Amino acid sequence: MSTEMSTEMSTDPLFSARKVLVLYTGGTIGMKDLGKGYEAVPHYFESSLRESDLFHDKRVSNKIGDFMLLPQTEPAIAYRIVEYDPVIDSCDISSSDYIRIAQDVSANYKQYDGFIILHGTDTLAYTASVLSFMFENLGKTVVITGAQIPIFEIRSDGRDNFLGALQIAGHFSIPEATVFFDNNLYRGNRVTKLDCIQGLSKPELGAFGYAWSKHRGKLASRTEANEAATVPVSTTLSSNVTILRLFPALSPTTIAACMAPPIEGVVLQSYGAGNIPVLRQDVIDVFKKAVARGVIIVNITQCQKGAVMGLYATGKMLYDIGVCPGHDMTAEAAVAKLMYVCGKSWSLERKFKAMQKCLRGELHDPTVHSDDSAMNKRLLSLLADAFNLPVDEDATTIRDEFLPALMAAAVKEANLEYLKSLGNMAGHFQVTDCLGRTPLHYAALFGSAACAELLLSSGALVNYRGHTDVIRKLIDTGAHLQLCSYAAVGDVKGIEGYLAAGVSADVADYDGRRPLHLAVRYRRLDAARLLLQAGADPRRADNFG
Ligand code: ASN
Repeated sequence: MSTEMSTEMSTDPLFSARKVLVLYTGGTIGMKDLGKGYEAVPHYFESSLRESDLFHDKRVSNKIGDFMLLPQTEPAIAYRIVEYDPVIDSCDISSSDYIRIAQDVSANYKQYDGFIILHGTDTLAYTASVLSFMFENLGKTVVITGAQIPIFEIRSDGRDNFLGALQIAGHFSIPEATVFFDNNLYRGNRVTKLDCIQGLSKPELGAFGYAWSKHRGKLASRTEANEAATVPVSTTLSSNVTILRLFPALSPTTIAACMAPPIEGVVLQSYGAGNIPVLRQDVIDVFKKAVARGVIIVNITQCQKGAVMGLYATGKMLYDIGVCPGHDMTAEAAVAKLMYVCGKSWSLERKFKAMQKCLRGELHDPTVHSDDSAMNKRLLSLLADAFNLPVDEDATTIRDEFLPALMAAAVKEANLEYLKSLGNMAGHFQVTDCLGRTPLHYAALFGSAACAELLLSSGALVNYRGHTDVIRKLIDTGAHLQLCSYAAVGDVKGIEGYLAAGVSADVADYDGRRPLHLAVRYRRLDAARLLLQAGADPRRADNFG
């Protein structure tokens, strides 16, 4: 290391710090009571934080520009606050704010390790849901948080919420729109404001106790960020969506008004497990007409817990007339998803399918695993028995431990059916084994094009973190010799793969032979041309022997 570089490292507190961008939109967390009740006050939040030893190491103020440095963090967390103008109560948030937030994250994506959105709690669940859909293929941590009591008041929850959010955004790679509240981290599209005083609830992704603990199984498949340098943002959100909550005296005229043009999507909050009155033909006719006009009606339950299941005749008939099951989505997630899906220029059929499919972990469809659930259960219970694990309580743990190895075995055998059923069991193929290898890596390693095709068409990410590490590991352990074999047999695709992975065109095999030599020796002209284009040195090849 040059002395210049080491001096820079020792004197610049930002050099090795993790950088977090904080978008402060408003909300109670930064509010003050100036006599009319709590209100968002411009330029008050950051200036007060700067004076607080809990939030800022003042000794380095003059060295870090407009950043602040969170004390006692290792690696250090430096954060910059961007205050929105105006700062607002979240009751005033609108689609243009969603777009602004998403675009601000996207525009600053490269420069920061993580992002925090400080937001009022009243509509936080909606914003978190909408953002979860707007970010396409998010690769960095986004945490949304706020407070029920202003951060500078004595019993504020805002301090813990903000400090925890800073730690998560600065130290963890959780590429999702998440919500941090009350020491718990939630998936953004799984929260609801339950109470005016207390937080948001749905199964957590992780929690702070004495230390941070990640809830296995929920986050496991997504802790590794994809490494794309940018995050595309979907900014075409439909505003022609609404929520309709059934109640026994609701009139068909009101329902019809709710579904009238220009409405494109309706979240129907039905009773219990997804039921509506079947004896009310006038109500059913209104639904039928709306569906025929192309309105997407998504059925969710108005209960606090549970899912729509089509158990009763009163619920099943909805699906016969073309209503879309919303499974266990929250109302916030369902309406956010409708805004996202209806804003796309997709066919109606594609939109309808997308609403039922899990796009960002927002729903669980129990029927997805039904084809092979017997086999899955049997497999899980055998594994649980063998390892003395409590299968019912922690089936996800068992899955997470064993699926990567089972998928690798399926890829090795090129057993597509088995691979598919394992994918169904996991719900995706982004599992990694202890070396960070995904099934896609194994498909490349074992040369199974059919498996690679299945994995890619099922959404496996090529740039999943670990890919380059794995290739590097393969190279370290001699896999680069494969390049020589590919050159000898003239496998141009194989050569391209290794060159793309950074293997030198001039790598030598155990005998000192280089790919170009082998390509020439076996008259593989295309391979030789490719190697020359990639910088293989003909003299080194000629020198052999
Ligand atoms: N009314 C506030 C807001 O949503 C509530 C809060 O932040 N706790 O902005």
